Amino acid sequence: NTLEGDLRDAIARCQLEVHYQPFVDALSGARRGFEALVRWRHPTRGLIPPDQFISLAEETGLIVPLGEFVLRRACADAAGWPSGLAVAVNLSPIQFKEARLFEVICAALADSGLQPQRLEIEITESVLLERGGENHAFMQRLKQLGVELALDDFGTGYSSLSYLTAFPFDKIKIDKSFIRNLTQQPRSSAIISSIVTLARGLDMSVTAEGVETREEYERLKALGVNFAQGYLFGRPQPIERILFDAPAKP
Ligand code: G
Ligand code: G
Ligand code: MN
Ligand code: NA
Repeated sequence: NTLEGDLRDAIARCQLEVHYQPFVDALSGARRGFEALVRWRHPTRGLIPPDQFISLAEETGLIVPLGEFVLRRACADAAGWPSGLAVAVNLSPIQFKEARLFEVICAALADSGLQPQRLEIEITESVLLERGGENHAFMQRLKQLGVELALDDFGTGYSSLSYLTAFPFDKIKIDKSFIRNLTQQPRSSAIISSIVTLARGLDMSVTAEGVETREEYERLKALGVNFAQGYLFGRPQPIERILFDAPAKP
């Protein structure tokens, strides 16, 4: 049994699960939505995290059906949440090469009844390197639908700044590596503060990812980030636990 064969079966047999991690409004601490994060419930290996199969899925093309499954499940789940809550879905660079992607997103919205305004698409900058013109047009179509666009893992790639002017993002997600040691390193504060200023000038909002401690959260609030996400507010969890547990009050 190869892992690739197993993954192919997993998609067909619905062994993939979507877990959800909350993000909050930084100032009020109120939940604003959840990021959808896929997991693989392997019959013998247990729950496999995405960093162990996303690249395999990308190499084999299985990311296309996998990504469509996550998108549809996330939209269907979110349609049952209170209407103030959004859902964020990660798209792989490979999915961007699919001409069908726009139709797949429209179908996921139509079939679930989710308002487009409640869907956020997270894109890492590496996606945009190739086929810049086509990607720009695709993003523009999503925006016209009302879907929000977030630039994920901001700060980990290169030439990030040019992407901000070249593509129509609504939100920047600052990578968790900048949040780590935030309270010990003045340099991290300076970088985050600059990103906040930059985002304001471009009419974008900022999410800080990987917030684990109270101290980090307080610091980020003072620096003016709009949204916060991380273990402090909740780990990625199955939807049942999120809907029926009281929200963690940071
Ligand atoms: O869930 P985390 O805990 O381990 O996720 C690890 C990585 O996998 C993150 O970079 C995240 O963006 C990515 N990831 C999680 N779910 C999906 C998904 O549905 N599609 C894609 N393309 N990436 C995902
Ligand atoms: O899509 P993205 O690359 O941003 O994926 C988010 C990843 O970050 C997931 O693997 C998720 O489990 C992880 N994550 C979320 N919150 C935290 C946190 O507070 N600390 C750490 N170390 N990882 C986190
Ligand atoms: Mn993400
Ligand atoms: Na990220």
